[in-house]
Amino acid sequence: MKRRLEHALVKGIDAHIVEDTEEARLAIKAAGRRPIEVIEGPLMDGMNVVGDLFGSGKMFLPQVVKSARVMKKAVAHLFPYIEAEKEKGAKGKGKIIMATVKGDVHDIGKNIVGVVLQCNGFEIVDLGVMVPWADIIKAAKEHDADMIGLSGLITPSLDEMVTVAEEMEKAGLSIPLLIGGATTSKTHTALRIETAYSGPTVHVLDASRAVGVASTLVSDTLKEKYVADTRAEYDAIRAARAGKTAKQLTPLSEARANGFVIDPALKPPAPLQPGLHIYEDWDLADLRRYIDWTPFFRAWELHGTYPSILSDTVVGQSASSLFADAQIMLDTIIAEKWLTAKAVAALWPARRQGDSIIAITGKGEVELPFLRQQVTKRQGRANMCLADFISDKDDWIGGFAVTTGHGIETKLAEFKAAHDDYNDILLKALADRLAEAFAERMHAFVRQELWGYAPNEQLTNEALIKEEYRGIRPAPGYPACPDHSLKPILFDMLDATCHTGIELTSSFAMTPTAAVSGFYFGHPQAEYFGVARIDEDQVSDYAARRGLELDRARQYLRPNLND
Ligand code: B12
Repeated sequence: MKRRLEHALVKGIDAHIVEDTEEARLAIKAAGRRPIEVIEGPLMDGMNVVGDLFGSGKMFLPQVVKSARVMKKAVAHLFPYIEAEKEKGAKGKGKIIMATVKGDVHDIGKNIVGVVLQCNGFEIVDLGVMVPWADIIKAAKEHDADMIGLSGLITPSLDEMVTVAEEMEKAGLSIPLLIGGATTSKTHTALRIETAYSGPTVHVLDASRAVGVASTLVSDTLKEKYVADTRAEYDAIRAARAGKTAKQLTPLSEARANGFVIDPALKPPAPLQPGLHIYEDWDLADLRRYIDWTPFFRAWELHGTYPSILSDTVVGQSASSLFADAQIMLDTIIAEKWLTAKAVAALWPARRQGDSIIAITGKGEVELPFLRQQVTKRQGRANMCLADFISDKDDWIGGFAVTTGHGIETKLAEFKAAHDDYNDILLKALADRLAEAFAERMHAFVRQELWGYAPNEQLTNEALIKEEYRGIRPAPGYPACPDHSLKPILFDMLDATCHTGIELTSSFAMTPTAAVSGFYFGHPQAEYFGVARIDEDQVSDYAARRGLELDRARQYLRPNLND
C-alpha cells in the first residue's frame, strides 16, 4: 500500500487516491493506530521523494503541482476521520500565512509557492488576493503562524508591503516576513521593507528557493545564523546604496531639448473608423492563434523558448506534457465557453502639448501626461518621451482595454472544491495568455481595419511576438509609461468598466486579472523604451500637469525616483 501511495504521489496520478488512502486508513486502524499516521507515514514519505526529486532538479514544477493535488485529495479524505478523533493536526514543519497584498490581484506565483511549501510539510493559510494588512496580522495571530509570506506583481504593491511591515512592527510581531513576486527585489526589501520591521525579513526569488528559506527559518540550528547573514547582506546593500544615492541626471529642460524628433512626413493617416469600438464576445478560437507560449512555460518555471522547449533535453518531457494538458484545457475553454473575451478600443484625434498628449474624446479634451528619460545619453541618442511620437497638431492616438477573465471564477471554484491546484493554476495561466493574445489580436485588428494604416500586413505569430509591425501599444505600468495611476484616466476615456466589466482596484490593478490596457501609437518611428530614473524637477512638473499634490505624485512615481 505504501508503495502504491508513493507511486501515485510521485507520478501525480489521482485516479485511485481516495480508495488507496481509505485502504491505508483501514489497515492502520486495524493495527490500532490513528488516521493521522497515514499522513505522517506513507503520504509524507511519498511527498519527501517528490521534494527530493524537485530539489535535485529531476522533477519540475508542473509535476510537483500534480503531486500536491494527489496529496490534497488524500488529506481531504482523511480530514473528517482525524477531526472525529479530535486529534491534533499533523505536526507540520510550520504554519505560513500567505497573501497577495491589498490592491493587487495576481496570485499564480503565490499559489505556486504555497503548493511547493505544502509539499514540503508546511501548513499554508492562504488569504487570497487584495488582502488588507489588518487581515494579514489578524490571521497571523489567530493561527499562531510561524511566518508571513507576501506576494505582489505591480509596483504599487511595493508600498503596500512596506505598510504591512510597519503594521507588523506596531502589532509587536517578530515572526519572519517573506517577500516575493515579479516587481519585488532584494534591494527594495533591504532598503524599505526590512527597515520597517525588526523581525527577520527575507526576499525570496522563486518557488524553488522558498522551501530552503522557510525550512531554515523554522530550524532550531540554522535559523540564527541565516537571519544574521541575511541582515548583514541587507546592511551591505543599504551601505552600498547610501554611498551612491542619487545619480547625476539631465535637467528636464535639457532632456526636453534632446527629445526624439519624428519625421512629420511619416505621420499615420486618419483612421478609417475613428471613435469607440466595443466587442462584447470576441471569438476565443481566433485568439488562440495569437498566444505567445514562452511566458506560459516560464510561469511554470520551465525555462526555454517555445517551440524548442518541447524537445529540450532537460525540461522537454515536462514541457511537452504540460503543453498537451494546456491544449486539452484550451479546447474545452473554447468548446464550453468557460471564458468571455470583452474589449473596448478607441481612436481619438490628438495633438502634442509638451510632454503631454491632448486627446479629443467624446467627453472633451483629456490630457495624458507622460514622462521623459533623464538619464544622460550618448551623443546622438534622444531622451525619449511617448509624447515625442505625436505631432503638434492633427494627429491621432488610440486606447484599449481587453479581458479574457470573465467566467473564470465559476471554474476556479470547481477546481478549488476538488483540491485541484494544478488545473486552477493551468486555467489562470491560460486566461492570462489569452488576455495577452487578445491585446496582440486587437492591435493587429486596429492596424489593419480600425486605423487601417497597415491594411495588407501579413505577419506570422513569431513576427508579431518579435514586434515586427508598425506602431506600439505601451501599457501603464510598463517601462515607457511606468505610472499605473494613468489607468483611471484611460478607463474614463474608454468607459472601460462599463463596456468590458474590468474594474480597477485601489492600486490600479485590473479585475478580472486576465486583463491588459494601454495606448496605441501609429507613427512608424514610435518605439518602446524605459523611462528609468527621473529627477525632482520632472516630479513637480508632472504633479502640476496631473493636478496632484507633490507627495501623491512621488508615491505614484516612487519606483522611478532618483534617490
Ligand atoms: C504574465 C504577465 C501578465 C499576465 C498576468 C500574470 C499573472 N496572473 O500573474 C497578464 C497578461 C494578465 C498581465 C497583465 C498586466 N501586467 Co503583467 N506581466 C506578466 C509577466 C510577463 C510574467 C509574470 C508571471 O506570471 N510570472 C510567473 C509567476 C509564476 O511568477 P511570479 O508571480 O513572479 O512568482 C514567482 C516568484 O516571484 C515567487 N513569488 C511570488 N510570490 C511570492 C510570495 C512569497 C511569499 C514567496 C516566498 C515567493 C513568491 O515565486 C513565484 C514562483 O517562482 C511579468 C514580467 C516578469 N518578468 O515577471 C509582467 C509584469 C508583472 N506585468 C506588468 C504590468 C505593468 C502589467 C499590467 C499593469 C499592464 C497593463 N497596463 O495592462 C497588467 C495588469 C493586469 C492586472 N490585472 O492588473 C509589469 C509590472 C511592473 C510594474 N511597474 O508594476 C511586469 C513586471 C512587466 C514589466 N517588466 O513591465 N501581466
